[in-house]
Amino acid sequence: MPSKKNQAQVKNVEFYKSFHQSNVKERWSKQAIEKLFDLPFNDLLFQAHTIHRQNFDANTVQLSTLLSIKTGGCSEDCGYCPQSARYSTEVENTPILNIDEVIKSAQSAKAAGATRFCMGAAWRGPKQRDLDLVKQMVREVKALGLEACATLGMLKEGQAEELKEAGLDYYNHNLDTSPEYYGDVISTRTYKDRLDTLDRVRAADIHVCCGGIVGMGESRSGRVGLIHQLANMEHPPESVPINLLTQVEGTPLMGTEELDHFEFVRTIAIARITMPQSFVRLSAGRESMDDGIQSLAFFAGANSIFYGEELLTTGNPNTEKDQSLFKRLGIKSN
Ligand code: SAM
Ligand code: DTB
Ligand code: SF4
Repeated sequence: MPSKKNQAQVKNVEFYKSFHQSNVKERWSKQAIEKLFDLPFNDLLFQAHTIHRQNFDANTVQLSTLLSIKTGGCSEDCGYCPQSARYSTEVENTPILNIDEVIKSAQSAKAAGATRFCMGAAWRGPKQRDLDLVKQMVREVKALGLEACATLGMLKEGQAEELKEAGLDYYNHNLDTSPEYYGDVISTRTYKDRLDTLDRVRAADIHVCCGGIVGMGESRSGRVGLIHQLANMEHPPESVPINLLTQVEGTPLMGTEELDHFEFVRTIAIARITMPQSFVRLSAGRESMDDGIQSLAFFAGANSIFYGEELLTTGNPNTEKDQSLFKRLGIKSN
């Protein structure tokens, strides 16, 4: 794919360097994270599973259901995303859902056993009119007794407070990859833009859901760099989604060399070790994984999934299949 290395890329890396020189007491050095990646697989999984048991019930997995409340037509150029208006994919630009559609979908998610309902919108960030509608949706989701999560893009000053006031429990905003690789994937927003939104979410006392995508053609150092960012946040995210790239026809990352699934499980294990108290979510990509790989991911410390037949625009295992796997593994859900 054509490189998007440009001014923005240089800015990402410079910002990252100055940030680390000035500010951070590192909990996890890059070298320590690299060493974890280098461990024999069984040693790594043993360590991760031990830490998992010390912090969580190892047989319980949290279920979050996603709904795309505004699909397609997005102005951004994220190279993985079928919803960008810049790429020719099968996803169409559709208007924001009405409140009844959202309530219906949240009711079904609850009936199927989900405890959190996550609403995603293909925006660079919400306009005030959009935010008012989303706040209404959040109130309805909360009234059903579900936790509410939203992922709406970048937030401006004051917007996180408004969402908090409506009852939002979690805001999802991913760093996606390392600062060094970031500019190869996205040019329309910087790494710092993302960190600024995360700061706003944290300051508004909303739980942070922040992770990334692996299998985007990054080298192992890209995965090390992502974990390094997440694990050294002043307050690590409460929820860490680890997505395996779902390749979609028409996006620039279509045709990227597939990541070995064991390397994906390693990334989950290292998220668990470096962020022992966070929920680690086995996120996009489950449709391409067999039951054995998913079971290894649970053993390695994944304790949350996206549950329901669709992610935002792509497929996910159906609920019967997930329930059957849980039954075979003796996993309870909440
Ligand atoms: N538009 C908002 C934003 O980007 O901030 C929110 C929705 S966006 C689709 C949420 C996240 O989904 C992205 O940050 C990315 O990590 C993930 N994602 C999108 N497309 C993906 C794909 N093809 N495979 C894996 N993860 C993907
Ligand atoms: C996250 O980390 N993964 C989810 C959620 N947060 C919003 C999205 C995955 C999207 C996969 C591609 C699609 O379905 O469009
Ligand atoms: Fe837009 Fe979000 Fe997709 Fe990027 S990931 S193109 S911001 S919908």
